[in-house]
Parts: sequence; structure tokens; C-alpha cells
Amino acid sequence: MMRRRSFLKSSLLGSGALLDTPTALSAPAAKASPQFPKGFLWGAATASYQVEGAWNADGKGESIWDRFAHTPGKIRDGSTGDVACDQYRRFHEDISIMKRLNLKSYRFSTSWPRVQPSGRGAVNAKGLDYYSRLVDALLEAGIRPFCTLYHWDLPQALEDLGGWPNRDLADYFADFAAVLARRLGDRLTVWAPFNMPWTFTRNGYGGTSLPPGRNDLGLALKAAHTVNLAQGNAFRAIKAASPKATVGSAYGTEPMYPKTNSEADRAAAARCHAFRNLYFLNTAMHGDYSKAAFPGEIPYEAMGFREGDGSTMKVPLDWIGIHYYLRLLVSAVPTAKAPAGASIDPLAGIRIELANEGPRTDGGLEVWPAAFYDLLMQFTRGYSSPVLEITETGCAYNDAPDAGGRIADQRRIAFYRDHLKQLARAMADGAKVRAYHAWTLLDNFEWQHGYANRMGLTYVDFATQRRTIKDSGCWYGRVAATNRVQE
Ligand code: IFM
Repeated sequence: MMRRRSFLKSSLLGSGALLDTPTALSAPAAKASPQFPKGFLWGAATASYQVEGAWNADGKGESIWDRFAHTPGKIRDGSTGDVACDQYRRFHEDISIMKRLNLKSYRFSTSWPRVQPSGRGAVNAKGLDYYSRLVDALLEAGIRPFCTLYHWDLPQALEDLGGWPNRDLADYFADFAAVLARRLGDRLTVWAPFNMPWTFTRNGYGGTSLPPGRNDLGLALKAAHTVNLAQGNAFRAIKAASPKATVGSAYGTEPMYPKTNSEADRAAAARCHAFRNLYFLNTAMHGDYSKAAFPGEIPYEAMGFREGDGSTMKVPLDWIGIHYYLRLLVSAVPTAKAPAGASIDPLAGIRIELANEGPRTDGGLEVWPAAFYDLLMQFTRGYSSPVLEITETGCAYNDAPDAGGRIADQRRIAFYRDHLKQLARAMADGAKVRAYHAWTLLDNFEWQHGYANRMGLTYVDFATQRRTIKDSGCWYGRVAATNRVQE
């Protein structure tokens, strides 16, 4: 039987200051045209399944996303990522777009089944070689390659063994990380083991919107625990193979505001922050789960926690990667039933709602730049000013080419301008941010929404694969060239 854990001293340890209720939120005027420090890295991000295509080329194995998208009814427009942006074959063209946008960092992810078709054992030389050629071409263009090892495309063969709830995957993942780090680690130094681990464990195993859609909260807890072990294992495997590697994270983070000023709602917002934003960070930093994340005792048994797991999870991440897309309003659960527009997370005993005071993107998300500042300051205060990378922010606007072929996506320009001003404000107030990655370089396969949501700085005509840089891409390119937010 597992020994009693020594809990973190304070229930809010590591969570940073609490955020105020939305009514108390004012967005101080952000400085016009702020200047960013010399050497700041302007970048863009993508993910393998969303852009590569070539789903079964050159020995690649099937992923859970191939299986999911090939299942009728799973993707809104009935599409798949079989071809996507065909980046597997067109990466040189995409790197020339990055050069035209003056980008200095490209965050891409590696497809595990392209490198190891069954997720363990035999390596597919052609798949591995693809990433090596991509890295060489990026370096040649003066762009820092940033590798996310896992952005949701698990080899189907591993899902057939139980998927992430099977803790053996923590070891298979370490082997995968070692294969990549041995091959690329002489040239590539920036690694994130996982993208948005909370999202793919919670929604893939505890829900149905993402594959494998197992819809069992117990499996979600187990999956998340395996991922915490895998994160620690990957950190060590990468560092062992590549001494110059820096290993961080790419967490999906959302500022959580108490819905009202009541004690109960404030406590719920703090718990939601610990549960969703810090679940994979506190385990790395402290080698234990935080009691702050749960309404009662930490459910170690349900997770499948074993003696020694704490030291497996504990690794000193070199930097923290943060995504920002939306803010949430959190309240204590008054009844078992969520009102319309809200959802209850029984694992954390909280009720969450999307805030909706601001304008909406075409994807339906509220635009609220000031919360980006709050989030950055929350991490800055909560972790003694760590080095931060903005691993994603972005917006869906479906502007089409006009008669002359130009994509005048003014709303995307306004989105980035306002968010970058808040970023500059946070940096002036002490946030140590060294890079910003726009989501995303190209319109691409937006998961269960298919191609319906266009989030790129570059327009892709999916019938011809023709790329056209949007007005927002040109604008972002000027920001990158001058290090200054353009009006
Ligand atoms: O497209 C996704 C990405 O894969 C993960 N973060 C959010 C993006 C936009 O929805």
C-alpha cells in the first residue's frame, strides 16, 4: 500500500496570486507601439497531424487521429488530415514563407507513428529522416527549431494496448524521446514533451470530443498520471542524449476568474487553476500532486500512483510554455446540474463558463486581451519569474480572398496587436518572456472542426495547396522585423 504523501505546504502554493472577479477587471491602456527586447523570438506554431498530411506515406503507422477522422461523423465537415497542408512534401515552401515573415522560431511537432509506426521498437528511418531534413532547412533559414514531441497523434497500436491509461506508455514515450533526441539533438535544443496534456487526457479519455473518446473520468485520471510520468522520463531521456537540450512544456493555460466575489467561488477558481493549468507543472516542480487541485483528498489510488512515482515525475523544467486563448469564469458547484452554457467538472468540483463580454472570433471564442496579461503575471508571481515561452495564441477568422486574391483579415491584425500590447505590458512588469508563437503559420486541420476554422497567418487553398500570406501575416512580419507592435 502506498505511504501517505506529504502534501504541499499551502493549498495555493505555486498557483500565484488569485485573479479578481471580472467586474474588478479593468484593462489599463496598453502602451502604443511597444518595443520588444533585442533578440526576442517571433515565431509560429503548428502540429504534425494538422499540417503534414502524408498520413500513410513512407512507412508511417496509423495514429488515433487517422482512425478518428476516418470514422464517419467525428469531424464537423467530414474532412480528415490525410493531406492537410501537405507540409511533409512542401516544407521548403513553408520555410520560405516563414522567412518572408521574418520568423525566428518554428514550433512543430513530431508524429510518433511516423517515427515509430507501432509506437515502440522499430524506427522508421524515412520518418525520422523527414524531421532531420526539416531541422536542417530551418537552421539554414536562420529559424530556431522548437520540437513538441507529442501533439495528440498517438500511434493507434498503443491505443490498442490501452492508450495513455496504460502506464507502460511512460516508458515507450521515453524511448521515442530518446530516438528523436539522439537524431536531432546535435542541432535542436528546445524541446517540449507534450502539447496541452490536460486537454488530451481529459477530453480524450474523460470525454468524447477528442480521440479515443473513451468518456470515463477514471481513465482520464490514469491517463494524466501516465503523462506526468512520461514527462519526467522524456526530460531525462532528452538530456541524456543531448547535453545542450533545454526541456520545457507547452501547457494549455486559461486565466480563471471567480464568478462572484464569494469565498466559495474564489476557492473554486483557485482549485480550477491548480487542476487545469498546473496539473502537469506542479508535478514536475514538486514531484507530487497538489492538494489544491482536488475538492477532497488526492485520488492516488484511482490514478494508479505507485511508490517512487514522485521522483519519476519530478524534473526541473528549464522554461514554461504557455498558451492563451480564453478566460473562464469559475464557481463552486451549487447543484449537480450545470445551467445552459456551463459545464461541471466533477473531478475538481467546479463549474466553469466561457466569459462572453468581449467580441467573438468566427470560432466563437471571446476576445479578451487583458486576461493574457493577468495569466502571464500569475505565472510570473507563482513560480518566481520563470523563463516563459508563449507557445500559442491565435484566433479563427474565416476571411476569404477578395477579387484580387488578397486576404484583408483586419480582425486578426487587431487581435494580435491587442494581445502583443498586453504581452509587452507584462514584460515591462517583470514577465520573462523570450519568444512568442502565433497559432498558426497556415490555415490547417482544426481537429474536430475540420477545415471550418481558419487560424493561419497564411491562407491555404486546400484544393490546390496554394498558399497566400494574409494581411495579418504581412503585419506580423513587420512586427518581427522591427521588434515593435505596429499600429
Ligand atoms: O489547433 C489547436 C492546437 O492544436 C492546440 N491549441 C489550440 C489550437 C486552436 O484551437
